[in-house]
Amino acid sequence: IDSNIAEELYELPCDEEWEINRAQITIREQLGEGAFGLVMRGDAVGLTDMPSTCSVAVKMLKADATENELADLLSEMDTMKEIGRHKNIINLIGACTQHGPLFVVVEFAPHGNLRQFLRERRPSEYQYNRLSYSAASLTIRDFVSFAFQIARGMEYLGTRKCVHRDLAARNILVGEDFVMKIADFGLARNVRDLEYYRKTTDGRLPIKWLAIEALFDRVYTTQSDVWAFGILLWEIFTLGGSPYPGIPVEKLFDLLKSGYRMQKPQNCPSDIYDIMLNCWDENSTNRASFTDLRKQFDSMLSSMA
Ligand code: ACK
Repeated sequence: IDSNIAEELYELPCDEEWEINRAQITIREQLGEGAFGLVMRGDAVGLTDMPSTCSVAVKMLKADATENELADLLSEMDTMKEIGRHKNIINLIGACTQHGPLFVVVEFAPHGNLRQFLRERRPSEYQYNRLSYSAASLTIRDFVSFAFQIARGMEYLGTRKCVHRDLAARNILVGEDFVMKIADFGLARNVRDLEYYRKTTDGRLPIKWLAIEALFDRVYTTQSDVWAFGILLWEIFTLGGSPYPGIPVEKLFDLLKSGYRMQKPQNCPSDIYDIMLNCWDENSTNRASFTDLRKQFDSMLSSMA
């Protein structure tokens, strides 16, 4: 009995406003594995307010999912409904809750996560030596535009009383026309159980994004998201670098407490490094708000036009 949570043993409530007919979705390849289950690409036909056929991302449980994982996926869907739509977040499209496994259907981001996206655009050694940046490579203005869009998405989530708790380049997805979209903001995160020492699939430690008060006192607020945004800025300006390279977790506590912060990345303008340092202010009330950040990047963009 236990082994069938992903199937139809559970009768889920049907929300007419969001329900999608299963026949409209064809599941294609796997995009990845999340905390709770699987993310698949799907082809969708005849969705309202969408092109007649389009790609979607479908979140679903694994075959061996537990009741808790079902509850988490349902809670993520409910949070997405409450938060509402914004250009710079991954929006909910709808769900298939009836006559089969739960599908939570969200916007598909064709260019994948921002960390990978940036790494794939690192200049090749050839270009590097010749100092010739190809037309395809990214400029400082692109980086400022990415930062602006992410700050705008975070500003919106803040107005909806949403604290992300895991803001990082790996959780930004790159959409059509290179629109930055914040992902996984609806996850029910059990902060107490946060595994500080557990590495991500690419071997990095999520604790390296944590604000000093989140690290020491487990206090998570919009202002600790601002600290993480500073690390994300650093990731952008290092084209997907790994923060505090070579520094083990147990050293990080003392280093941060003593005031140590990461150096300015090469080719990073000093006004942007100043923003990073402000995001990493020990006193969370001294940090800029996402509204301040959005405005700063907006005026930088205007001056770079
Ligand atoms: O970082 P990734 O390559 O991009 O691996 C994760 C994985 O699924 C588990 O979350 C990818 N993914 C999640 N949501 C989407 C989406 N809406 N569009 C494209 N890829 C997605 C994500």
